[in-house]
Amino acid sequence: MMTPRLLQNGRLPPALEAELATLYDVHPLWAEPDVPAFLARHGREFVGLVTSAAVGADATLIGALPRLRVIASFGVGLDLIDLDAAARRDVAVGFTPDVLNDCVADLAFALLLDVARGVSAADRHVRRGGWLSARWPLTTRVSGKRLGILGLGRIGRAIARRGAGFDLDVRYTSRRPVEGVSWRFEPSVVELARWADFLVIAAAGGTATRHLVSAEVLDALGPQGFLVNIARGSVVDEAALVDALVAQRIAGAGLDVFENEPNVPPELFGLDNVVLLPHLASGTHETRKAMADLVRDNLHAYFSTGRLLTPAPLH
Ligand code: 8YV
Repeated sequence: MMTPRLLQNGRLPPALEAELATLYDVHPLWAEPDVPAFLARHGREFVGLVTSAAVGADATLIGALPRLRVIASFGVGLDLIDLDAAARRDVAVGFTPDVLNDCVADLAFALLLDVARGVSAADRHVRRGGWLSARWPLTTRVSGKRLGILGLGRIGRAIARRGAGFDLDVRYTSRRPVEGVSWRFEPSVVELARWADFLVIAAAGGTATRHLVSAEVLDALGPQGFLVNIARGSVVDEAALVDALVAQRIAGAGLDVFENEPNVPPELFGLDNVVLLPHLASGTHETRKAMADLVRDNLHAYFSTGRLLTPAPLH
């Protein structure tokens, strides 16, 4: 059998790039100076596309690969992959769910504890010598409070389970109530926000969830409430969030994701009630290795059996 020819959209972890290069005939699209010209000339050669949640695969790219049979993505988010375009062409799409749940849920708690207790801000205070002249103000207790989770998928559930360790009262909202869980369902994001001390976003990105966390939701969260986002920046109306933080209409926010990454609204840089991270929730050695292995194993399964191990859900 001929070695399948794969197109690589965007960079992947170096070890995964190296491993795929030993198994397939991989071409780096990211190194092409003129992508449309390259695709027009060579698009027919590729049966597979390997990409990541950060880069995805749009309808133009899928359309430029007429013999494409499989897309394997590094990451769980599917918001940048045109699933409809893939489905119309019967292209299988694989992604890397589950293996990153724990690290993303851990980071949600890191942000929650940090923003409520002022960990990063107090660290900056110590480093600039502030402890010598000023006490650090009191902060907000986490244990025993109310945790609202927007989106009770795999990651939302991992966050909810961790809530028990902090004696948090957990409620959630999602498209519909989730069967078989004991956490209480709130029918709307506004009601969840009104109830919660901490609102954690764990919903998938994409058009269905765009700006679900609006100015109204932030006002319902209120001046004692904190927002944490480890999902996608698109779920939040970022301009409304900046306004709410600057005007202290919410207490604070811990953000790993933004609407226009890697651009972060500069209005947030001077605020001590905000923790800003560069989209690193799944970024541990262990989890990134597990994600990379699943990309490799999805491709192997597809090319040897015609089936992916973890196919993307069809809408
Ligand atoms: C990754 C992610 O950091 O899996 C996802 O959807 O957002 C993250 O795990 C990254 O986007 C992978 O490309």
